Amino acid sequence: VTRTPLIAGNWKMNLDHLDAIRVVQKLAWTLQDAKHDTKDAEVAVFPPFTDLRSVQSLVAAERFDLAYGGQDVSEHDSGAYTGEISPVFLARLDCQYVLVGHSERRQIHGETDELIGRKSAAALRHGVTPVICIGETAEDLEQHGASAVPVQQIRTILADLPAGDVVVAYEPVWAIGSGQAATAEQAQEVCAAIRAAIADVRGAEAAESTRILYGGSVKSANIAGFMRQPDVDGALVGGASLDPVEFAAISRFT
Ligand code: G2H
Repeated sequence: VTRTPLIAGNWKMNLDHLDAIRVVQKLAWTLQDAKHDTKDAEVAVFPPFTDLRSVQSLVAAERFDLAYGGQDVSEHDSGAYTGEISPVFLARLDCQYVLVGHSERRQIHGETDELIGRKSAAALRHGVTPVICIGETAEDLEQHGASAVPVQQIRTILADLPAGDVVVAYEPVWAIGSGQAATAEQAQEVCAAIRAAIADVRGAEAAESTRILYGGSVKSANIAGFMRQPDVDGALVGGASLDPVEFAAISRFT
């Protein structure tokens, strides 16, 4: 099986809808200019919800080869859920992906693996691919080693999830925004363990075709090492995705 690499940029709560237009334009042009030496990676951005309509219009008008999605989604389709965003709305804005269970959602908003599973199911119901984020804290790492917690998280999330394409993002919490990325070997070890867990729950074929990304302080200077690992199929990039030239360089990972 060949898994198309995915380089995804999580803007978090940065860049308003005007910044979004500027950054997406610059990103798309930079990627186009570099087309001759671009590896066949799929590139996606995850802007704040209020930017999505601008990104959709720009990508459609300019025919940019860029996927995008929301940073979170409700488990419900509609109703009295003030402040929530329906998977139906994301699908209508042509979002191909949505992040679910980012560690900042888990830590700040108390999201559990069970809720993340239901959010993933909601996305799949409407044809949006969930990018399911998992990863261990520094404390987990010290107490249980690197793989135990992410493996348990993915098992719980997948347990009741109907079949369908998902992407998994392995982000060690201690590596997020810290400038202290995992080594490529550490990322490989945990991504291999995650793939084995997927095989256990969903079968070998599903595990072979599921893309697993590494996230946590990825930049153009360290992407190549991660991409050389057999079980790392791309990256979820935070801070470095806010600069379109740097993000384009990451997506070339030469
Ligand atoms: C991890 C990552 C993107 P950063 O949160 O999801 O952020 O690259 O800034 O560590």
